[in-house]
Amino acid sequence: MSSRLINFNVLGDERGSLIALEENHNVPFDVKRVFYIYGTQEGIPRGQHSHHKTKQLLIAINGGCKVTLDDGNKKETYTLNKPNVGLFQDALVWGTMHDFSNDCVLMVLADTYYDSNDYIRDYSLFLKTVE
Ligand code: T46
Repeated sequence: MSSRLINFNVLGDERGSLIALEENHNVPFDVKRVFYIYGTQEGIPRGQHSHHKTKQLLIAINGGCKVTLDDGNKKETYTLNKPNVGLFQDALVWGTMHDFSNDCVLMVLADTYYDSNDYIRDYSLFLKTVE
C-alpha cells in the first residue's frame, strides 16, 4: 500500500456538510488512535520522522498545510486544505508537515496506539532502514 490522497464523499444537505470516516472502508486500516495538531507557529515544521509500523491518514479539517512524504527514493509534497481529502502515509515513509495556516487543525488517524519506540527520528537511520 503506498501513500496517496483519498477523497471522501461529502454528505449532508442544505443545512451543511458531513463526512463519515469508517475503518477499512474509506480509512484503509483499523483505527486505534485519533489525534490532532493545531496552533502551529508560523514557519515551524512538524513531524520530521518516520514510523516503523504505524500507518496514518492526515486530514486538514480546518485551514491548510503542506505535507512532504519521502520514501527514501522519492519525495512528494501534497497540499491539504479540504476537509474532504485525506493523505494516507504508509509506514516507513518520512513525513514533514509545513506551511501551516494560523487556523490549521490537522487531524490524524493511526492504526497503532502511541509508542515512542515506533518512531525513527534520525534521517540517516531512516535511510538505512529502508535501503
Ligand atoms: C504526525 C504529526 C502530524 C503522545 O503522547 N501521543 C500521541 O499520540 C502523539 C502523536 C504524540 N504524543 C506526545 C509525544 C510528544 O511529547 O505529544 C508530544 C508531541 O509529539 P510529536 O513531537 O511527535 O508531534 P509532531 O507534531 O511533530 O508529530 C505528530 C505525530 O507524532 C506524527 O506522527 O504525523 O503529528
